[in-house]
Amino acid sequence: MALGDTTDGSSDPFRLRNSDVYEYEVDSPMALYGSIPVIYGHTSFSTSGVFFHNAAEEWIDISYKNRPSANFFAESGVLDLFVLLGPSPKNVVQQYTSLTGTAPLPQLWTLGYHQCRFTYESQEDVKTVVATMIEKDFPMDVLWLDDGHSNGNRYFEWNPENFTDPIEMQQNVSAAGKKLVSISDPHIKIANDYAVYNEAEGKYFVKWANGSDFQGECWPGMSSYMDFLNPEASDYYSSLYGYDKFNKTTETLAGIWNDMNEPSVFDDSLEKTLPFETLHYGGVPHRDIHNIYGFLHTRATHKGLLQRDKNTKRPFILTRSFFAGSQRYAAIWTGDNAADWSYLSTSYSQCLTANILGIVYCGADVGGFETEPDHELLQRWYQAGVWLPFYRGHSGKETPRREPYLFPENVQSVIRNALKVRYKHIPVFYTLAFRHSESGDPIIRPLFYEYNDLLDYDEHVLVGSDILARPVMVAGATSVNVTFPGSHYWYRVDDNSFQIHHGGNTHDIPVSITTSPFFYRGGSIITRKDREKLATSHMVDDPYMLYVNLDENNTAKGLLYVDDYTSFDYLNNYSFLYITFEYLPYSHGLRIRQVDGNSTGIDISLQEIIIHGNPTNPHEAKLARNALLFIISSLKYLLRQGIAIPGHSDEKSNIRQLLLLRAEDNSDIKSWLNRTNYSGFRMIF
Ligand code: NBV
Repeated sequence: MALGDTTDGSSDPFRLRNSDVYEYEVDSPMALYGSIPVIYGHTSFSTSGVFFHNAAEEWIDISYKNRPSANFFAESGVLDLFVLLGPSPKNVVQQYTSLTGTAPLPQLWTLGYHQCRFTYESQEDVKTVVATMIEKDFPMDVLWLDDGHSNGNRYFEWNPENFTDPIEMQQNVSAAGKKLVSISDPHIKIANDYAVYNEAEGKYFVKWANGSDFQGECWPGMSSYMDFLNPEASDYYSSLYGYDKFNKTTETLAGIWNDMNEPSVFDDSLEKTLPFETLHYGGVPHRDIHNIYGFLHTRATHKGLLQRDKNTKRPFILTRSFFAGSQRYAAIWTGDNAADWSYLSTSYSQCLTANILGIVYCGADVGGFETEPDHELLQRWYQAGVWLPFYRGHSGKETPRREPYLFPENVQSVIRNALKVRYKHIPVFYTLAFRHSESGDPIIRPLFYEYNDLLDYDEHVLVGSDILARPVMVAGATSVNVTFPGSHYWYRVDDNSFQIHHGGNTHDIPVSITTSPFFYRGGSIITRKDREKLATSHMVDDPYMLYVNLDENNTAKGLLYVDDYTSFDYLNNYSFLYITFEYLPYSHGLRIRQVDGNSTGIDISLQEIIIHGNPTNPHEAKLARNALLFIISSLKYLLRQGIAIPGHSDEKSNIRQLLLLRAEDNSDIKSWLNRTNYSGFRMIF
């Protein structure tokens, strides 16, 4: 969103000092958990940016007097400045991510739904939540272990009373096709019977000038703080994630949550962090590197997970504190919000901002961390959360339990439906995740990213360029005001009407509690998996649905990326499938091309193609002989030459063609292919 003036006396400057804040203020320049010292300037004709690469505390004044200006002040450090010349928003973002990196492709399960609570108290609690989510038909990929799993906040040790058989618990979770993520903070409890403390004491902690370890209060009581700037300390910390060190862990404990890493010290006189005069490796004062402490923490964790799994799995880390470049190691969430509508709507601004600053895996605690959401807010939050790349329900210790199955059936049904909408779009998110890793293009985008003039539409989100979501973010709404960008058609999907709205207009779109508006762009092909499954691990072999959304010229295009969803084979051995679909009218039909011809390909199959049509030609969609070309390597489903596809028209919503493609006889597929002059794909048998 456009930043307000901070020089007119009504506001402090923006403050970049990574801080453990509690129920932070919405729309305020106050310091939050993470800092990215970048500013973009945007007008209808050009966009440019500045990246002030400095890890010390910074203050930034924004002024619109005379002409817009930003004044940066840093507590210490050198002037290391990058000017991003643009001229488009896309160029600026790509220039910035070419400096700081893109987020690597994550494992597929990370894009599913995550269920968290501060804190699941016991292994029985964990197993019950997993089983009940399944029993009550709620998709979920991951259950999170907050600090209750640890031995009194001694990370890398299990709680000896309530988590007595972590291996059995992990086997149970794994048998259900789910994963676990556990928390690991950078403060280390001072205790002589804690191996991590004993091994690190006097060597690996942040120190005072006299050489003694800094000691401060945090969750476990008096603690010292890992000095991740010290390569030996960082490597030591990485090693703690090994299966030999973090005892009784298996691959099911698939990700790590780095919390409290601003870092937080419970001392208000220090503004809740390390004293700035404490020293890191090489005598570097904390003052100089305060804002990268969390970044360094996640770097060490990332290395630890890679080592632990011998470079066979893509690490997943969630971090509270972050800096420019954190996307290379971790996802973020927006911290301790509260069950209030203002936190729901600000989560969109926060994650859209993070996305155009490279940190694409961003989400907010669905339902709000503190206080108790009423049913309406909770349902709306689940609906809005569908479109943020990181999707996790979380709640604070003092709040009533909030697992989706605890609510009345009508509320459960809305939440269940939201989760299912997310799971159907997992192929879209995964393809965008791959695209981002290659190009820096955000997964979710503010309207101005694609449509220059549309600034400050923060309740609208573009997922890639083809889905527009505009969830409800106020109580009691009977409609939402939707701005349809560009000159495309936008097909309404959430109410299944596929009604067309014309770009360049703003309309009030009616909603009920069961609908949360989202639209497909005319000219796009959306690839989905519509068989309803309860975890991404159960969807791997499911066939794809193609939603072909025609533009005014009856054309559409789409992308699909597929690989093994877990390993680095896509990088090392080119094991992936990356294809474009292109639908052209008349005799051309649907074409597939490989984007990267060197890849090995992956078998996929197709379930249905649904074509949403052009209102100027609403009578019938009939695909001509030779028209539709689709290659399904498993040959289970095959669209054959000459297939006649009956059209039907639906007067109200213009035209909606449902084409059910079934396997018939595949014996002549090769000769049929030979007869077509098509060479834009490879077949995989
Ligand atoms: O680890 C406990 C919590 C966590 O649930 C929350 O998400 C973090 O933001 N953590 C903060 C520490 C305690 C907060 C009251």
